[in-house]
Amino acid sequence: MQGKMLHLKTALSILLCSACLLLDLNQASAQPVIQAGKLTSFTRNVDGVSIATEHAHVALTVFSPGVIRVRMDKKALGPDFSYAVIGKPGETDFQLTELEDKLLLKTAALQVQIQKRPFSVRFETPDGMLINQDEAGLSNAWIGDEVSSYKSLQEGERFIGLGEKTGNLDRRGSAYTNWNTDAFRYTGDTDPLYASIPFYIGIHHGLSYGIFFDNSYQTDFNFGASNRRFSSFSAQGGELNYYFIFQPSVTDIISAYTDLTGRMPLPPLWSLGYQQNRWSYYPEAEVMRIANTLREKKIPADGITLDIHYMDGYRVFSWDKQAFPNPRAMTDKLAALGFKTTVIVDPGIKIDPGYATYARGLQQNVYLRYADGTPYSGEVWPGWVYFPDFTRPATRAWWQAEVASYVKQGVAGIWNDMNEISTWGQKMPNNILFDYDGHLTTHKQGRNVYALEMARASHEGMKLATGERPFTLSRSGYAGLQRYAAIWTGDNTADEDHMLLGVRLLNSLGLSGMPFTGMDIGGFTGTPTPGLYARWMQIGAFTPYFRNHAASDSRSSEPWTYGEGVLNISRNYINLRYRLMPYLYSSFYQASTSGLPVMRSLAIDYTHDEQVYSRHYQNQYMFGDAFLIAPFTSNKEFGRLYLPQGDWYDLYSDKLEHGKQAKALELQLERLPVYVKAGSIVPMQSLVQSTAQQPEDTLFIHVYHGQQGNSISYYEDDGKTYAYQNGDYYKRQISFIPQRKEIQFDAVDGKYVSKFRKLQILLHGFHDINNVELNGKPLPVQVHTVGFLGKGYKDLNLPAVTIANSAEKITLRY
Ligand code: NBV
Repeated sequence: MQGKMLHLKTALSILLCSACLLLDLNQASAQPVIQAGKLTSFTRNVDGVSIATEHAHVALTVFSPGVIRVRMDKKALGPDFSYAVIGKPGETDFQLTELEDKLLLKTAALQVQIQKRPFSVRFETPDGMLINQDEAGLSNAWIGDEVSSYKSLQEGERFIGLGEKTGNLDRRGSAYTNWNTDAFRYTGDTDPLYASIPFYIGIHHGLSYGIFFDNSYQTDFNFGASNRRFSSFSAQGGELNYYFIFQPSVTDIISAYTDLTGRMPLPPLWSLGYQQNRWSYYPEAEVMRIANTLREKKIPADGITLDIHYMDGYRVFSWDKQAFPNPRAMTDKLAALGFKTTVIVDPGIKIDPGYATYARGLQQNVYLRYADGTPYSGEVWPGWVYFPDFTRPATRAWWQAEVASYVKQGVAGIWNDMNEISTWGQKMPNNILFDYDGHLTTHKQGRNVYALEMARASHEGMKLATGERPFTLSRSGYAGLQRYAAIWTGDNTADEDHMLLGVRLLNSLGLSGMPFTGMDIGGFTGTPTPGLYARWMQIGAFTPYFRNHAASDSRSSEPWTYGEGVLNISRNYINLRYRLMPYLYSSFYQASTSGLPVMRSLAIDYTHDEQVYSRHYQNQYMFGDAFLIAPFTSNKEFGRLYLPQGDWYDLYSDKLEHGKQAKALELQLERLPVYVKAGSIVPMQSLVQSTAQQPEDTLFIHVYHGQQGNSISYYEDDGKTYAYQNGDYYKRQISFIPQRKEIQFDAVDGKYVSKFRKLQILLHGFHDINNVELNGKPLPVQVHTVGFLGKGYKDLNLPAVTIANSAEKITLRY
């Protein structure tokens, strides 16, 4: 009897408890917005803390003293998988202390206050300054499957980055969506564009932090747009999964972000040269005419690109036999002229049983499918197509093998287009399945990483087939794309504002871990005025990926098609770029090791100077460590320039200007305003017509006098193989030390033998130089005449010394 009573009691209490639970859950689900609620328990683990709250499961992981990952879901946290993140948590010391109302997680760089009732996080500096916190009352919340984190908007807070986004440098007051889109003819406020990089940097009260929201569903960011209370990030599904990065500078934040998502591997040297594009150059005779004309007109160039007309009926990996009867013979002829060939590839595979690539794909089951197993067909260039599921390892292997066929034809670069996925501007159905590397999902989560994985397959295919460094270009992508490809900003328009918008897009991509970026110089659609074309070419010479491109229905847009004046301007700046190749290559090397972009918004080095965010100056940028570029539209006679802190030399006249001041400039079309930061060291070479040509044997080192010392890493290697990874490189630190009146070359590091046997050191702003000593011995100073532009422009007479490029330490005293 007693036993029965006990059973009854237990049954009753189970029933009651389930009723409570049901009530609770019902209450929770009845709420339109669900928050994490109170912290109920926590466990410290090796690299962080796991937390349960009333409605959520949370994990905080300490990646490094300044990088904390926050994961949160309504259900238990799922498998940990990311296409973007390759960094792993390091072994970092941290303390976790429980207080009455909170947990305190402390590292050497940060303290995180984890409030218990309700759960919320607050990031502070070790001495208690607020960096970022969940907005009280809103915190982290779900509306159905949509998850959001709301952060209190700080006084004066600015937001920069977020990848390929239109709008202003400072994104405060704006909202953005990440959903990879073929944004044909986008305008200055179109959003979203082609690529998604859910990473931004917040700046306030002299501090800066980064947030990388690693979620490939559609994500939305609100930086105080039509709201005065919060900045927020949301995703249409999946976990709240973000990395909070706190570092002393924006440079360090980018470096920490690229520790997580990887860095650009060194690209082949030829891809830094000028690339001539057109939709499309065909047949072969036309390709050769372009190549020959570039050489005849002495316009240095390294690349010719074949757009979709090289294919047979838009079948990727095939060739139009009439237009290109012998592709290998053509690419060989191009190579003999110093040109590398890049071809476009589109993901849509024509449904055509007679087409071998299609058939192999079908046989290997590579295509995106619906849940019932039938492949998804969409419409694009070739008509009805299937799309390879690049989120499936077997599909990537199939694509790698297909890509190898290009190598046999002498192709050096792969240009991945239409990979958002573009289906003639139509929406793709959401019920398409994506393998997601074994974590089967739908279009909703797969879309934004599709291009990343396509670029990866192309990159790896070329790498496997050649054993050399591939050049891959992609239109779309996700965080981490820098590991596989350069990106260009798609179908822009030939107008003045678009040119400046392009500059901001590239600057923003640079802030977001992508150093190898470009835009269609001259504009893709429409016809630029001769002035606009010339100005765009000048700016293009100071962008990382320098290609001229035009749509099929626009007029020819090669540099010689706008008259002699425009040709001269274009040639002058292309020449300058080629002479700057040692500087550029060293800057790319720097980007590959630190993540710091080649094209840098002024917000990177001058983060807390409010002028750099002004609408007047927000387009200005640094190109590498030394050059400040001030891009103005071509139709202006006067412009306003802002020179940040420090001293600056006008590139063309060497006139010294003091920084932290605005200046009115008289503009001339022939010259793009460029300033050199005092203290800079700029290595240059003689003019070549392509990077395949050996420069003369003198490396010119331009040193710009300044109050502050400076040091660069000069870098060379063979420009094409991976031998540099085994020590086959030439690296040396070059320093300008004004306090000691010295210019110093450290002993060479690495086994590679430099192209240059002599060094000529050219001194800018070093007044009254009579004596220079080389390693203690007097050296004659000569006057060298140098011009940065072609004939007819003012030349500079500079004191200079020429010495042997010995591998030992060299000290020059002046
Ligand atoms: O392949 C043709 C074009 C290409 O030239 C362009 O650069 C891409 O962005 N492509 C888009 C497809 C046609 C767009 C109208």
